[in-house]
Amino acid sequence: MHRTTRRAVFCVSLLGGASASASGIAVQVQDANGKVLPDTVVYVEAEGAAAGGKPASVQIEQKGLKFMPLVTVVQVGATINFPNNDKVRHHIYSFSPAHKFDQKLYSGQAAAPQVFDKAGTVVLGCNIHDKMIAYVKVVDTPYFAKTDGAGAARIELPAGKYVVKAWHYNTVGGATPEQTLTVKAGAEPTTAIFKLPMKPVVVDDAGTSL
Ligand SMILES: [Cu+2]
Repeated sequence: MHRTTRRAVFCVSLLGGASASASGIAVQVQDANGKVLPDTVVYVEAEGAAAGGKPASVQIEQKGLKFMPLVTVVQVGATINFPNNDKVRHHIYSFSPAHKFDQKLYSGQAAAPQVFDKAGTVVLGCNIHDKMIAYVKVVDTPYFAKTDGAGAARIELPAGKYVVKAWHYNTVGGATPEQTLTVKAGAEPTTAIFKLPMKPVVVDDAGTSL
């Protein structure tokens, strides 16, 4: 009885230890002046990485005449739903080679889910509301993240050497800098800072950044 209990406790602590010390990378993304950059996609291209599970389905909502979120990152093969939570109808489209589609006027849940089966950048717009824009970065890897409000992103990875890329929709010439990082098993995350060359931010008449 006593032995059984001890073994059970041992197993639990092993599992807890594994998740607490999971290795990976912790990336900070900034512009050339050191200003933090939210909404940057950080991803890792690793051989054989795509062999993981089925890509998750996600949604991009339309609310307040905006797409939310502005930036979405998915693995190749993911499905995206486009619920319209506005009272008005939208007509969303993409001309991007990585995924062209045209969803005529609709409201509610009526828009057909779209499967994103090619890696690349897809820019979404609305035919009725010119200011509506959103970006979908489709990556051929299950290892990706998006930076938070502090420009930080973290990806858990097994030990190994990885090429890490940082993509932001507003870089000069679409620059996507990369760094090679080594992850050690059970160690603290490997840290890196990316500095992206940004285009000037466009501001509309109302003073809001677009
Ligand atoms: Cu619209």
